[in-house]
Amino acid sequence: VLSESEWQHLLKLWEKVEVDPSEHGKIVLLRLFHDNPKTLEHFEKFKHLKPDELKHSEDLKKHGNTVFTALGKILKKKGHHEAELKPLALSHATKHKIPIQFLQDFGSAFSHTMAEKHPAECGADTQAAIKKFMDMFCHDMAAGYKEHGFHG
Ligand code: HE5
Repeated sequence: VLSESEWQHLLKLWEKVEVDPSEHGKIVLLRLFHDNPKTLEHFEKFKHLKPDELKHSEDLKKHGNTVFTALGKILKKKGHHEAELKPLALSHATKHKIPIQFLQDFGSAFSHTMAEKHPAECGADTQAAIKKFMDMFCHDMAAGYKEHGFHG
C-alpha cells in the first residue's frame, strides 16, 4: 500500500509524462525490447522491424500512447483501480499471454527511463514509490491472470 505522499510524488512525476505520453511510452518500450528481447516477440506488429525501423515507428508511438494512457488512468485511482485493471488482466492473460515477469521488466524500464528523463522529479523517495506502484500493479495483474487460468 502506498502512502499519500508516495501517491503525490507519482502524480507530480506524471504531470511531466503527460506533456508527451506517446514519446515517453515509446522510449520505455524501446528500453524494454532492448533489456528483454523476448518481450518484443509478443508484438506481431513490431517483431519483424529492423532496429532502426522500430526506433522511428509511428505505430510504436501510438502503442506507447495506449500503454501510458492506461497506466495514467490506473495511477490516478491511487490504488482503487479494479475496474481499470480488469480488461488489462483479461487481454494480457488470454490474448497477448504476457508473463508477469515481462510486466516487471516493463516496470524496470519505466523506472530507469523516468530517472534518466526527469531526474529532478525522481529522487530516492519517488523511485521507491515507482517501485511500490509497479509491484502493486504486477501483484494485482497476477491475481487477475489466475482468474483466467493463466499462471504467467
Ligand atoms: O489490453 C488492451 O486493452 C485493454 C490492449 C491495448 C494495451 C496493451 C496491449 C494496453 C492498454 C496495454 N497493453 C497496457 C499495458 C500496461 C502495461 C504496464 N501493457 Zn501491454 N501489450 C499489449 C503493459 C505492459 C506490457 C508488457 C508487455 C510485454 N504489455 C506488453 C505486451 C503487450 C502486447 C503484446 C499487446 C498487444 C499488441 C499491440 O496491440 O501492439 C500494437
